[in-house]
Amino acid sequence: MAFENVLIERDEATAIVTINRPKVLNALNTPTLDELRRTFLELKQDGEVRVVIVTGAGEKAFVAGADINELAVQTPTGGREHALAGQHVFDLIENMGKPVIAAINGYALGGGCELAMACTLRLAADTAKLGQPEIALGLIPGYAGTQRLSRLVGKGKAMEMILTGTPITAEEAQRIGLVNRVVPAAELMAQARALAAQLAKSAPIAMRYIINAVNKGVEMPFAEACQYEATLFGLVASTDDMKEGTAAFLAKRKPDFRGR
Ligand code: CO8
Repeated sequence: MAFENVLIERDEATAIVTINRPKVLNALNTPTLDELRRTFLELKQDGEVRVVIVTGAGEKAFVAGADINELAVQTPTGGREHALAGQHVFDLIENMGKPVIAAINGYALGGGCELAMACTLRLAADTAKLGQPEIALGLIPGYAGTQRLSRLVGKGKAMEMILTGTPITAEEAQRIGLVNRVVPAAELMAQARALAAQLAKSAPIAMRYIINAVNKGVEMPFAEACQYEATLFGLVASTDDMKEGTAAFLAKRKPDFRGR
């Protein structure tokens, strides 16, 4: 796969996806969103890829939002379609069944913060700033930011961030649960790769079911979600990887998970 605005690199079982429009701080225009969609569809199907890292080109930004040049001329019906198309791409990322690590190397604003929230885990450089500044443009978040942010950090904090539009530091983002870890900017990619390598050793089917159980379960009543978890638990019991994991533990050796 070769795209204009999205770079894809492989490091063993990890795929590194870089949004590459540094001149506009990696703003997401329509072609970039479509390239992201095609990238994640391909990586989902690729059995060799167990973990994905998403980051932004350059040192300044992860993604500074949707491309404001496009927003400035949108029509009501076009705006709705644009929002739905972006939501579809971010749903695909959230539910691709493999861990996706956002390596937040700078500004993650608007659509950039929404992209990071669709990822499974978030590592932020200590220089990063995160926020939903749409209100300053007379807009609201449109890539599910009102929903994912309130689920991640709670309604009160989400309301404050979206209504004021004021970005927060990486440290504050970690404090409220918006990012998992904050690391020195110079170490961000090394730490993201190390985390990816650790996850890549885990049983792929179990990881897929964990992501599915958490993502679907939070939208269900508790008792129903527990039934769903139990069904997935039963399903992983049918895998070779479960036999390998338990046998390896009892034999005091490291497991070799094959994703079967
Ligand atoms: N879109 C287009 N261009 C952008 C964007 C953007 N989101 N962000 C930055 N740029 C461009 C600038 O215009 C500038 O271009 P040029 O060099 O031609 O003047 C270049 O990138 C560098 O930016 P700055 O000179 O502004 O850099 P600073 O370091 O001074 O400032 C900031 C950095 C604070 C990040 C600043 O660029 C900024 O405020 N950017 C906009 C942030 C923003 O408002 N993001 C939210 C956009 S709205 C959104 O994401 C909605 C998502 C849901 C859409 C739903 C579908 C309809």
